[in-house]
Parts: sequence; C-alpha cells; structure tokens
Amino acid sequence: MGLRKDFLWGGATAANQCEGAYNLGGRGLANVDLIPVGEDRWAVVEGRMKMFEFDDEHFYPAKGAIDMYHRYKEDIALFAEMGFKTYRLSIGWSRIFPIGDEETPNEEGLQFYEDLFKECHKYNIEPLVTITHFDCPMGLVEKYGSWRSREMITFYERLVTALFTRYKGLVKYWLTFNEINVILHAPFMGGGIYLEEGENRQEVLYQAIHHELVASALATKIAHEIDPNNMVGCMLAAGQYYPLTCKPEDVWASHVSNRENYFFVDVQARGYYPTYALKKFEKEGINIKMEPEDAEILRKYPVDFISFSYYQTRTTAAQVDELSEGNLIPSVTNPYLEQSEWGWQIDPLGLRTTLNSLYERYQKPLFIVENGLGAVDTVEEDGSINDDYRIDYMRKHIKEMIKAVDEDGVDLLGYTMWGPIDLVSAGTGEMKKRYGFIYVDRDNYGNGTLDRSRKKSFYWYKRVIETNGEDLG
Ligand code: BGP
Repeated sequence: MGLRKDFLWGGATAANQCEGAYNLGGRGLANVDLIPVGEDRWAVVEGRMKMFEFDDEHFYPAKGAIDMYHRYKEDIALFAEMGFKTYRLSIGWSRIFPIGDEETPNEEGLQFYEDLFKECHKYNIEPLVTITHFDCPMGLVEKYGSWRSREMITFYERLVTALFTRYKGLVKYWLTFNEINVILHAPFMGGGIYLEEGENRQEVLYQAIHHELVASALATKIAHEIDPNNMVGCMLAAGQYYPLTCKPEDVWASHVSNRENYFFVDVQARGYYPTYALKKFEKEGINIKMEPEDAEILRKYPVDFISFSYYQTRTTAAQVDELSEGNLIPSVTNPYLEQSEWGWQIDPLGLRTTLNSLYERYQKPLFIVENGLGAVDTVEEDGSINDDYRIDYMRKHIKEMIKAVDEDGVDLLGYTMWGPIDLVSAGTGEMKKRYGFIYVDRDNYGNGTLDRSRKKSFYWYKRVIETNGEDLG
C-alpha cells in the first residue's frame, strides 16, 4: 500500500519566474518579460493593453526574478538536501531561439540548461521539463502574432527537436505546454496573444489552441523518435467545477465549465476533437482552419501521461453574480471553503475528486506538477520562518492525494509542489506572495540581498519525502 517506491517527489518552477538574466547569454525578449507588477498587470496579461517594450513607468519583475540563472547550483543543492527526486523547471524559449524563427539554436542557451540538468543528476534528481511555461519569444509575437499563426508549429518543432536531441539521456519527462487552458483566460501571458479591437476573441483563441494542440502532438512524435524512453505529458490548470446548488441548471453550468477544461486533455490524451467542441464551434460561428493532416497527427500521437496543477476547485452557477479570485480563472465563492490571503479557496478533498475525475476519464498515469499555498511569510528576529500554515495546507492535500492512490487506485507518477523556492507570482507579479520552503530575500520591487534561507516547511517536506509520504507530521 502507499505510494509507488519510485514516486517522484519534488518541486516546480518556471523560467520567467525565477531565472532573471533576461538579456544574458544571447537570450531574446519574451512576452513574459513584459508583464509588469502593479495595476496594469491584468490588462497586459489578458492582451487588452499592448506592452511590446519596456517603459519607465513600470517595474518588470521577470527581468531579474530571483536570479536563479546565476544561483542554480546553490538552489539545486538545497532541493537535494530536501531529498528531491525530481525538479520541474521550464525552458526559456528565447534562450534557445532568441527571435524564434532562426534555423539554428543559440549554443549558450543550450549549454545553460545542459549544465543545469547535469547539476540535477549529480544528486540523482530527475529533471521534469516544461517546454514552454507561458513564454513565447517577442520576435514571434511581433512577426507572426504568436500562436494565431500556423507557422508557429514549425518554430515549435525546431525548438523541441533541438531540446530532445541535445538532452537525450539527460531528460526523460517532458511537458509540452504549461496550463494549456490558461490561454483562454490570459491570452498574452498564456500564449503571447494580443487582441485587436473588434476581433472575434473566441475564434482567435481556439485557432491558436488548435496550433498548440497540433504542435503538442508533433512534439510527442518527435520525442519518441529521438528517444523511445521519452515520456511526454500535457499540462492542465485543473480543479473540478462544482455546481453552487443542486438546481439542475447549476449542475449543467458546472458540467459545461468542466468540459471547457477537459477539452484540451480530451484532444491531447484521446487524439481527436470531442463532438461537444465541434458543436460549440458550429453554434457560435467559430471557424477553425485545420489542415487535412491534422486529424491524423492528433490521433497518432497522444500524450503518455497527464499532468496538472491543482490549487483549488471552482464553483459555478447558471446565474453568476459575484466572482472570487482564483488561479487565473475566477469562480463563484464556495461557502464551505476557507480562502488564502489572496482569496484562493482551499479544498484538499477537491484534489482527490479531481484526481479521480481525470483518471476515470482518461485511464492514463497522472502527475500533480503544481500545488501549494501563496502566503505572506514573516522573518523572525532570529531569522527563522515558521510557516505552519503552509505545512498545514500541504499536509491536507498530500493526505487526499494518498487516498486517491490507496483507496481509489489512481495511477500517480509524482508530486511537484509549486515554487519550492520563493519566486515571482504569475498572477500578481509580487514576490511577497510566497510558496517556498526556501525563503528569498527580495521584495516586489526588486530590493533585497537575494539570500536564500530555510523555512520550517523545508524540514517538514524533507521528512515527507524520506518516508515516502508515511510521516506527514
Ligand atoms: C500557475 C502557474 C504558475 C504559478 C502558479 C501560482 O497558474 O502555472 O506559473 O505561478 O499558478 O500562481 P500565482 O503565481 O499567481 O500565485
């Protein structure tokens, strides 16, 4: 009983939220660099406010982030101290292809990640690599309108071919697109899409999504051709939708919302567009251009496993009056749940429900690649950080995760909590929204020494990994 012996415990980060060094090593500018902290952030994230270059009025936290570019050795040593079996990180696309449409990759960028992967292997840490975590080179945004153009598939194929070739033997687990469904809610951050006035939003976005889905399938194909040991997964911002009441109309609304999310995995895991999506396109006049070969590509190269982030469930109703905050996707307030300081609803049992729903629907191995609590931490006078609230959140979630495996039989490969080291928040751009077991001395506007220190949760997680989840403290 219990989790598998080779269960992959670890933590997850994203290039733009921790690397910094935005203009070093030949790196080109990316959409994610240009999203400022502060009140204009959401307008930029959603593709309503055009921010294609830096200005003097805003602070752009991704430029420096937590400078992991220069400090990854120290950080990986700390992960190793906790006993990490895996470390999920993402590739900065514009480190490898600075403009995006070059024929050949940037050697300095390739070398950077090679060194980083070797550093992981020194400690027997298996890298889990997100090929794109929200980022897209600005060259591709400006010249092609990002994923709205079909040519992106070629550039993405070039990227993955460079990665699979260079890192053969160093990396086995790959994720094609982080939270692929987020593009619907945060088009510029999620996919480099800036929407012009009067455009058919749904059509633009579903066309971009189609290109990503084809690109994702081709990545699976290429990954297996280059090394049959490669395991490729999709990645969904998950979290079951609940109906606010048992009123049939509310239940139906939650069904439709769940389907909007499942849509992505339906295509990536089953290999074809579900009928409900085709009907929606027809009904809403959404015309998606598909090439004759696309259906076969999708069918022949489904993903090997399904990964997802889980922070919360969401609640919906036929009639929605007021929304609460959430992981990039607001929802109705669930009266039965507590909320985090940022208004995210906390629902450990919802993780078990979500795991079961995904497993029953797809019957493929699952991987929880994000889960955690963003909170304000206080550094005591003696330097200690007593983050019991974080331990409590994680303990409750891990308990439910283990039940899903033990009692329900879900096939689960691993668990990488979000942000093992404090990093820039994707949603708000803040540093003070911290997830880490490792504290980083930096504030929202880039002040601080960048020194790292261990929080109480650091020792707690170490024990969890040591005992393979038997001792949750
Ligand atoms: C997910 C993203 C991450 C991450 C996390 C926490 O949506 O994949 O990049 O940041 O959520 O969200 P936030 O940083 O907004 O607290």
